[in-house]
Amino acid sequence: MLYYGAMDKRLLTIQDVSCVGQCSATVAVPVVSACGVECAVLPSAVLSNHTGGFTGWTFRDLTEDMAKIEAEWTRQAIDFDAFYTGYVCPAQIDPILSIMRTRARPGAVRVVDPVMADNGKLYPGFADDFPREMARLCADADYLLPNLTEAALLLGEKPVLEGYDRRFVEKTVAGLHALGAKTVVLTGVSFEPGLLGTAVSDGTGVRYDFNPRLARLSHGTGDVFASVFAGSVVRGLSAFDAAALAADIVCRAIELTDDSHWYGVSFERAIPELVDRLRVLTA
Ligand code: PXL
Repeated sequence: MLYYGAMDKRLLTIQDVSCVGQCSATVAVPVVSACGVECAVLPSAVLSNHTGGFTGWTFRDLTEDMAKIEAEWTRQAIDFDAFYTGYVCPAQIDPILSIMRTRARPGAVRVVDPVMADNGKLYPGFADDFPREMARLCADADYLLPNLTEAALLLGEKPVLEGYDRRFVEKTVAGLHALGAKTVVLTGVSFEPGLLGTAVSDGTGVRYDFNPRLARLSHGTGDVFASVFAGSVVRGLSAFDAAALAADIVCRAIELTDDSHWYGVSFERAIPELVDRLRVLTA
């Protein structure tokens, strides 16, 4: 009771189970749990492994199960304090919007990570019209967490990954608010080569947070960021504090990852620090 003041919050994460790869649900469950929040899972798909660098993968789309699961939850009055969506399939936008509408407890928050692209390109398997569908999910977001590539695609623009200024970032953020997102956390923002960070806006102003840019590019860092963010806002942190903590934990996880570990980050090694930081921030 001493530590978990806000415990008993139940979050539903909706994203794939990549059996191997340290991404999506296999990150969300341990990280959200470490934040002291119960993490239920609605898998969007089951893959043998993620699609970022392995030589192949199996893919079972679970769209068909979503309405049935929703109906069963409705029958049993199972509902949630928070929703956190990640990698989902194109035909799942309407079923997810329905679940977030019907299974929400009063005051429930929706965290939408529009996982679909990075470094200027859509992930394998997503068609060019997917960002338009994803934008419908973003319209319902209390917290929207795109990287720069996803933000551009959501706005129907070509991704710009360097040589931009604050005006460009703030125009992008305004565009994402215009889609319907209440709070925007834009990731991968950089105005000088040595610093990488986020732009956080609740609609009344943009605040920036930067960390030293680490040399290593790692898969799954977006999922660690979003999971820490979601768990922390449900624990009561402000969007800015949650984003700053999430960025710090991502950096720590990268630093703690062995050079030979190629398919993800060893976020497990950063969990003690996450627990310690949250204990102080929520005291
Ligand atoms: O980390 C995002 C992600 C989630 N799920 C799957 C992915 C990716 C990125 O490539 O392939 C299946």
